[in-house]
Amino acid sequence: MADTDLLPKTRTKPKTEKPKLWKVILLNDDFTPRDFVTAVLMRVFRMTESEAEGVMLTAHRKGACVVAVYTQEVAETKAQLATDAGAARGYPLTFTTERED
Ligand code: TYC
Repeated sequence: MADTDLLPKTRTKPKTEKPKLWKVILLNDDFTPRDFVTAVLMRVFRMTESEAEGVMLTAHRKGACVVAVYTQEVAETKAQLATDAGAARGYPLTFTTERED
């Protein structure tokens, strides 16, 4: 028997895993009115008007903007709700989700 067999086994796995987080990403398009995007951000993601305008303008200028980070189910639910709000008005407004590394 090797000497090391007598030593206590060391624990390498942490007892609690840290939850995986998902980003909600707003995509720019050429059709959805700016005010509508801002209103959806305020309602679904509980932003102030100035926060929502900042996110909307970043997506408008850069093509996309991270809106917020949540657990997977919350991220997917909010992205769907916000995308549906645009679709209900005939807009192509799109929110996607992406796993954070
Ligand atoms: N680009 C749109 C316009 O000029 C406004 C807009 C901004 C749409 C951000 C989507 O994620 C978006 N009316």
